[in-house]
Amino acid sequence: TPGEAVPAAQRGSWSSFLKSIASFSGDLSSLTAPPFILSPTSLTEFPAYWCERPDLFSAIADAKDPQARALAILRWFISTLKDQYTSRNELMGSEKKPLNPALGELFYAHWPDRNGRGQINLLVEQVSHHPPVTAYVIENKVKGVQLVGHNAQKTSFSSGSIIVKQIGHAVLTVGKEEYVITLPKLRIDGLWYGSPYVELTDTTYIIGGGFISTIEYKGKGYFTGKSHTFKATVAPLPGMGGSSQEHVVEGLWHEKSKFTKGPFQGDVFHDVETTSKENATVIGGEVDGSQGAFETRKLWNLVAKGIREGDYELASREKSRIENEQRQRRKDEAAAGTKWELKHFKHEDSDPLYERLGRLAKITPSEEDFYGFLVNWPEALTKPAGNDK
Ligand code: CLR
Repeated sequence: TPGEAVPAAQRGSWSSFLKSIASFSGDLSSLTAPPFILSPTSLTEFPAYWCERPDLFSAIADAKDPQARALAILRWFISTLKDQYTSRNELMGSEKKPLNPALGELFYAHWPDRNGRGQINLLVEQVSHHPPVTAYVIENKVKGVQLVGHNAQKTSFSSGSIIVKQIGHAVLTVGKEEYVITLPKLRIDGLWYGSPYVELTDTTYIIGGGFISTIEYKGKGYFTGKSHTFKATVAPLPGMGGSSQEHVVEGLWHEKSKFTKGPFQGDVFHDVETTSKENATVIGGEVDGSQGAFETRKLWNLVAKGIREGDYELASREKSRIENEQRQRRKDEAAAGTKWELKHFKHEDSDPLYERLGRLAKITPSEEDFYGFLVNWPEALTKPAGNDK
């Protein structure tokens, strides 16, 4: 039945929310949604999903040759999908509407060194509010592995589902080698019942180091197929991989996948159960005052508390306060003829690496902008504390 998972008192507001989505495309974040679908977490925390299997991120550095490295990168990439796209369902029962970050919002965290894998740092900054754009860097300095990227979303509505096109890309650097990573398209299903979940569609690429991985996503079809299915092909780039063979990997990105073609045919490629998930350790306390006013946990502290405890009056009062403050800041800037300065990133109109590698795979769009990291880590992340070796 429609609205099955929606608390009875919120069915009306859920159906008007769905109607407003249907007649709307662009920035979903501005639409008012009923309380049951609100998440207490801001989008600035989402880049942590790239590294919640930190052993696999670090293991990229240990690959012996370019082909092994391409496979290690693909394994890490596939391992992040479960956390990126199904973890809200597991934790909160369905996909939820994240908090819409304020311009300049920050998130600092790390994964401690364990068994010599090296400490991994995470830094996130909300670099645009209209439209929302989030930039991030994840770095294992000891191992020489770094991921820098940004992302935004374009949403539309099609036959009962929200279609989310991700804008942006990530650049993974391993030693001196650079790889471009593109982002999947999302379909949010289950809206009718009030229990949304994400399915991935289309194709993404990981290009670099002489190889290209092409990852195709498929969901549950009308007659056949399983949710969260993918097929990935790892092949040498034209004229670059010598005689190396092509690998094909197939399976479910939230569970298990196998090599189905190539030298390792039949072997397990990745099994989510065998790699442990580790949440990032957030820097500083949100309540004790050591976090700055723009750090996400501190900024949204009371909104999150309201949402978690069902005190929606507190949540909406605090949310309005933050939004009004933001509006006032923008007005003051306009009046003073100044502009908000980014703290950790520099906006570039183009990314020559994306264009060069993208051309090899004929990816679209053929050009994208970029947010380059200014390499100004906060002190709390450069002098590691409390590492358990
Ligand atoms: C953000 C970047 C991450 C991957 C990711 C996962 C889930 C996506 C999120 C991104 C963007 C915002 C998103 C969310 C799922 C639902 C939410 C599209 C792409 C929208 C705004 C909420 C819609 C409201 C429904 C739940 C009703 O790396």
